[in-house]
Amino acid sequence: MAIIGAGPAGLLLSHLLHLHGIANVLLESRSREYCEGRVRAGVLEQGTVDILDEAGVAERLHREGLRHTGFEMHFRGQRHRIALDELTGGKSIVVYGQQEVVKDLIARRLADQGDVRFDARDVKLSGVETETPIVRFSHGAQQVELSCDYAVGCDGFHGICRGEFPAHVLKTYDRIYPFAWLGILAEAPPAQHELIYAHHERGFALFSMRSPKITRLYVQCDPSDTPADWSDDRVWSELAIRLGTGEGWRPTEGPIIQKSVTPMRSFVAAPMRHQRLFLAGDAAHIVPPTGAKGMNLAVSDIIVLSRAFEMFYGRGETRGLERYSDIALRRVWKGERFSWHMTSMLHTFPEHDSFHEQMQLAELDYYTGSRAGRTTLAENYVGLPIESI
Ligand code: RFL
Ligand code: PHB
Repeated sequence: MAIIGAGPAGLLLSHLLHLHGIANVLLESRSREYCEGRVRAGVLEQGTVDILDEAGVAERLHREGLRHTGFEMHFRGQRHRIALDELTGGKSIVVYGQQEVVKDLIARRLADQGDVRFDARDVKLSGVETETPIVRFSHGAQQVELSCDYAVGCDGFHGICRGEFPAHVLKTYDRIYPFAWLGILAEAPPAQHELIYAHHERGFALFSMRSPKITRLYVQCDPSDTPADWSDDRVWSELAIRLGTGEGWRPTEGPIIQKSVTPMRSFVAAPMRHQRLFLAGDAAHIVPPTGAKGMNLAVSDIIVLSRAFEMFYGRGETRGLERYSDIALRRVWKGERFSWHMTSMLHTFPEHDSFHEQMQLAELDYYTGSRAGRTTLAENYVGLPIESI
């Protein structure tokens, strides 16, 4: 099998197939250092942690990851806790950087002598409608051609695989939001031990962390903003205004070691299979980061797909491969809904008036004030079940 893209989706699929004796080559256009250094997601659902555990790649995650049994919603200057464990029968989340998951998976693939080719240039796919799709790429001075049974596009939102679906086969659903997030990593001990999602008339803000020494923070900004528009002073003063409480709490400041702007978009391409080409993760769908769902959806796609391939190579059954797209998409749409809802409830929209603001506050009151509301937030946040194939 050929897997294109060594993000969380491609690496996990490569590892799980290997555990089932299914030979695969993993192609990545970037260098190993680049993949390991990309700062992105931070929240792992309980189910994601369990999967990494069963796959034998969670040793460091258990040592260094921060288990959280709740998070806070902040509005009208006050905090409201969502007790994840109490509301979901003991489930929780773990804060552990996506790049740490990527490092652990790369180390394991290489220790198992997996065929991982970083710096693979000009990857091209052909023949996905035939019995033996072909993948061509250049590697150093070499031109390489691989034939495979199946190809899996784990190449992210800007990858090439989705483009191999004929236009009449693929339907896309898209929403671009009129704002972005400015994200920073700061060398400052987190001033509180759980995440805070804040609604504020000046815009959304999020307090998160990576370790006992590093705070991760985001502020809603204009989509045309660049990091240069946000001096360190401006970032800290907006964070203090949007996240601060009447009792004088504010994030602890420290040197900013990373600053970037993330656009916000919901996108789904369906189906996730065309003949002998499958899509998984961001290659097929993206969510705005407000629900912390992107990487977790990539992992759940891979669980469904790897089981389908185990059924096929182990017992010759094609049923799983045929059902993959429908099963994966049902969970994807629920993740899309939750991410869209959290985004809509917490951000300021340029087209909104004071009525909309009151609707947001009433929603926040309901979702934090009623046990049913809190349970809905909690069960989505820790992750909905993965349907078996
Ligand atoms: P990735 O991680 O984008 O990996 C795709 C890989 O494919 C490679 N590639 C190619 N390789 C070969 N040939 C080509 N032609 C190729 N084109 C691309 C790329 O170099 C890359 O290595 O996709 P994958 O594996 O599907 O994983 C998805 C996640 O990365 C993504 O959903 C999350 O980062 C989203 N996300 C979050 N998800 C969460 O679950 N929890 C969070 O808390 C969370 N926070 C976030 C986020 C994403 C963010 N940004 C920056 C978009 C916070 C932010 C700020
Ligand atoms: C993060 O820590 O980067 C993070 C946490 C929660 C989110 C998005 C990003 O919803």
